[in-house]
Amino acid sequence: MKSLLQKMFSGDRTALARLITHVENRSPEMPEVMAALEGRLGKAQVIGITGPPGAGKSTLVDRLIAQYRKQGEKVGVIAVDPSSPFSGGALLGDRIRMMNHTEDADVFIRSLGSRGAHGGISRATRDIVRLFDAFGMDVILVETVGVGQTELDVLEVAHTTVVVLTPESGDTIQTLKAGLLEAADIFVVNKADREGAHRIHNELLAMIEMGQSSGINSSEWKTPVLQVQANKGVGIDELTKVIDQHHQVSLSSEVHQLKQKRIREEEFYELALEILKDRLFETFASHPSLRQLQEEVKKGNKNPFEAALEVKRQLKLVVS
Ligand SMILES: Nc1nc2c(ncn2[C@@H]2O[C@H](COP(=O)(O)OP(=O)(O)O)[C@@H](O)[C@H]2O)c(=O)[nH]1
Ligand SMILES: [Mg+2]
Repeated sequence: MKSLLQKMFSGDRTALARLITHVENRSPEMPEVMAALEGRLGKAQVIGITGPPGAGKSTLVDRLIAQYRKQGEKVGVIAVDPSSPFSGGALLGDRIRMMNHTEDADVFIRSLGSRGAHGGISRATRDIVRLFDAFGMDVILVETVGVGQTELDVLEVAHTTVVVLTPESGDTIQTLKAGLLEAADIFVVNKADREGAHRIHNELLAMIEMGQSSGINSSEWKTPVLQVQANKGVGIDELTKVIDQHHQVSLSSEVHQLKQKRIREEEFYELALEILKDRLFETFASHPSLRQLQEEVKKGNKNPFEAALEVKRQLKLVVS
């Protein structure tokens, strides 16, 4: 694992790919690997792209990759779709849409399907973002479909979240998941070539006026609405400028700092809890009395609550 890390630090893409696989599989060495990244983190700008299926997220990501590459930046992409199996439709389609960049050594694209579900998809995303950051990516794009809370949780890692809608979303804006609208630091109305783009644009503006604000205090940032045509590359230049403006605001924002603190704390507890959990299972395995208890619960001879209380009583003696 050490040599794999060294290789990755020296720019070896194969080593990076293998470490990502270790993250996905939650190898037992992961905490050590993550700890070894310290001092190399915090340089990358992380951008979340979300929205309903078919909104044009992948097409937009492809354009953003091209734009950032033009600026000489190294780009990492994580395409998250927990609902589809690893080799399944959507992810395959996404990869094809981003195919333009597969030959570029400064672009690294990774799709995360149900395989990333070991320990949670948002956790895998977070750790892959770290690997990308330590590898030296300047920009990291995270594409996730905005259909459920699990998918939206993935965006916690992003400095800036772009919510992509289309004129077709116009009829349904009331029915869109509230969390999706609230996640937006920037709204993009994609497929601006289609009828109804202005209508949804205005609806979004009205909604923002009514006080729907982003994670950052609305006095510091007012969620803008941009019209783009991802398939033609129209409006991408402007979008990257607005993303950068938001990034600057977010870095100095107090709300952002508080959010980071909360995330760090949560992660710490999550990791500590995992250690305790492992410890508990080990303890069960090595203590016949606890194993016996487990069997009794399984057979239905003892109710789980009673058994848990007994574990609590015994815990002081066995976990130390
Ligand atoms: N008319 C039009 N179609 C677009 C535009 N951007 C993307 N599309 C098409 O929308 C479809 C879905 O795009 P995709 O990027 O896969 O959406 P995703 O599911 O959000 O990732 C594809 O057929 C794209 O070619 C646009 O600006 N205008
Ligand atoms: Mg997609």
